[in-house]
Amino acid sequence: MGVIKQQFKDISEKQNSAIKDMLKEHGDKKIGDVTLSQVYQGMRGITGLVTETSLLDAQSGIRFRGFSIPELREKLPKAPGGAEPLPEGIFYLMLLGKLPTEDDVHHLTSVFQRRSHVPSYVFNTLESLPINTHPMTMFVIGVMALQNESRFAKEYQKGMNKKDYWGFMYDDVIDLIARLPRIAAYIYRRKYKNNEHIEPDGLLDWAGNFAHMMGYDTEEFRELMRLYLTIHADHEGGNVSAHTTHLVGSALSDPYLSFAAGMNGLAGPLHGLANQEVIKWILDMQAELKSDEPSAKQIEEYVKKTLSIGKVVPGYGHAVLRVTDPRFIAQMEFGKKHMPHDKLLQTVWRIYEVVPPILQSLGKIKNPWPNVDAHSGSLLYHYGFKEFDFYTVLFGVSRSLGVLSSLCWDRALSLPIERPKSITTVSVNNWLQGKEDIAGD
Ligand code: HAX
Repeated sequence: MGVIKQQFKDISEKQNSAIKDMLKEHGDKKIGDVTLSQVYQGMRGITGLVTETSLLDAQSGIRFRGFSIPELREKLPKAPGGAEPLPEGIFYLMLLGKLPTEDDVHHLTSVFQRRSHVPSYVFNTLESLPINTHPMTMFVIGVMALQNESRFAKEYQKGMNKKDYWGFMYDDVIDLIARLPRIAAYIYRRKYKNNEHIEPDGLLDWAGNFAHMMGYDTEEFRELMRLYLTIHADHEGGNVSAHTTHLVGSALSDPYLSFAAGMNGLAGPLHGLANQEVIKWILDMQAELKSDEPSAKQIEEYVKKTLSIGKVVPGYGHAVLRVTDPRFIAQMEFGKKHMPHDKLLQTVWRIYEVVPPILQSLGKIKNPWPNVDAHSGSLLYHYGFKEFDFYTVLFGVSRSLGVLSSLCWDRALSLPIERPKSITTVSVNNWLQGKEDIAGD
């Protein structure tokens, strides 16, 4: 057994027995009440899931195993001469619950390198799709084609002991993460770069190699990829992509099936597609105003126009956060360091001054502040990465680190199939008239 797999086994076994003891003593304790409004409004605020990898605080933002984004940018190992964390490090942290050393991260880089081979039938599948297929659709189809490789599915078919589930899940998870950059880069080069592909560089880290295979080979862009793939990795368990991956995995669907399902959710405009929407919205604004340096007043009018036609301002608002997303701030810092005079970034920063008070004045929006998607596209755009319908694929490659390390935990903790209770409005009305008991009272 590999070093990291052995450590995961030991750590998760300990956690498993600690949880059993905890539930024996405290399993009947209540952790909240559920209101009728919450049931009708996207289950907002209902605590109903365990996700070990990260925890979102409405006021301070995301913490990965207790560490904030600024802390991780400081503490996680970097590439030689680099300043941004290597995403291998955040995967290690989420999986094992402790900070990696440089050696741990190098080890993981070489494991991902070793297991990154993508069979040619996956590329052939992608080749058969119309070129105008959305890259997220291609990405999901690429992952689904790869499902043929699932060790978990094969072993399950043969009939395996429940105790072995986690181990085969783990192996699939490592294989899948290792292969995703190759699939994503293949889609990018096929769709936008005349199908001219770039072979992997066996000496580069996971993010650096991804940048290389897409055709962006400067050290500065690799640094952006390392930051990007680190900060998008996880956002606790209730968001659509994480929850979907977990839910589908709870049916013992293998990591390929579960991750592909999660990616279908990430492809929605209220979730991961928002990064594409943001840049499109800004470019439309520039085109309409015939200016690449719109003033605060012009932005204000454009925002009001967007709202007046019943659209959301993309990149603003959040279901849980109530402050500026620390992932927005991390990207703003990267921009101020590497490209402070870029006009598109300056527009993003001006929008940040203008939008929150307008959204606040509407009185109904719970969080008027920018989320991660308000910034990411402009950084990519700066480097000539202008195919913004691909941006969500980058998000998806990153998100694999969080949702798939969680899937390892789901199986290691033997979490059961998920099955919340649903109700009908007829039953609610009956309950309100005292004719039916849906609340267990
Ligand atoms: N612009 C205009 N109106 C907005 C808004 C925005 N950016 N954000 C919320 N609202 C509106 C909602 O549409 C809702 O209006 P109605 O009552 O008329 O339906 C009202 O304000 C209350 O919404 P909320 O409770 O504050 O927000 P939700 O938890 O329902 O939704 C969303 C959270 C992120 C989906 C929402 O803020 C939104 O649509 N934002 C724009 C899209 C976006 O940036 N999505 C990316 C989110 C981050 C992410 O998941 N990335 O992957």
